[in-house]
Amino acid sequence: MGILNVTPDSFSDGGQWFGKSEAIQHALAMQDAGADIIDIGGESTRPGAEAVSLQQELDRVIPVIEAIVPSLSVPVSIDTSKPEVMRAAVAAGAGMINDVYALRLDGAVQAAVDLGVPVCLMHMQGEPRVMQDNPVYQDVGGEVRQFLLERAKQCEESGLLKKNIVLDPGFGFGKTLQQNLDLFHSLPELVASGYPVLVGISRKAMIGQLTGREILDRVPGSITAAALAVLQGASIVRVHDVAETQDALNIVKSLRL
Ligand code: 7PJ
Repeated sequence: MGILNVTPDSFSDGGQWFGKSEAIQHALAMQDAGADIIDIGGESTRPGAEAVSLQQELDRVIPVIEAIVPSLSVPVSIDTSKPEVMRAAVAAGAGMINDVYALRLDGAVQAAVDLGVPVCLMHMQGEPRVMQDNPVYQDVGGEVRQFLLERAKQCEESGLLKKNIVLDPGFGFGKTLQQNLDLFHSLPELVASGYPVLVGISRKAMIGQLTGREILDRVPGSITAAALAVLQGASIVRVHDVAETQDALNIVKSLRL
């Protein structure tokens, strides 16, 4: 899954792809480099980020979705928590929903059920503005897994098809470095639940903490983490650097024991 940010304040690429024509170009480049899904988001969820209004988010993402879908052969995923954005994005041609709030906003489960597209349910403790203040867990892997399986069950009871659910432990969303590491080590248990697992670590703070690198120098660390996530059983990795990650995954596929 290649990341296409259309936010002016995304922490990891500084709003590099904010313009419409640049966004289209970048989406095509990621597809050519091997992306199987293009994830487009108009609301920054980096730690400390303020929420954006519905209209602002629609204005950012809908024109870009309308512009890129006809040129792409891979599906577009909409990274949003707002049911109105989910509906408008799918009407504009998006084929997947990626929700860091795991469909917990009012009306989001119903929107996903009505739209009938695959949905990624992500774990987050707190909300972006304050989530890194002091996250606390007794057993981060167990608690995240329990939350995700409970959300999946509730969504299925509301009519979401099990085959349309993807789970994501939400690296960096209300987790310290140690909690992220523990969570990473617990991935096989989440994978054992049978749902496909999505992992997003690309260029995140944990890569910076482990390498001492600034955001744009975190590519090797991010690729290594993505390859290890796949070795741990992840089905989808959400990344900025598609070509580099694709190379790593080709090697993993051929050389893994
Ligand atoms: C994630 C995401 C993630 C999913 C972001 C960033 C922050 N969606 N959206 N999983 N992260 N599913 O890209 O660093 O980890 S925004």
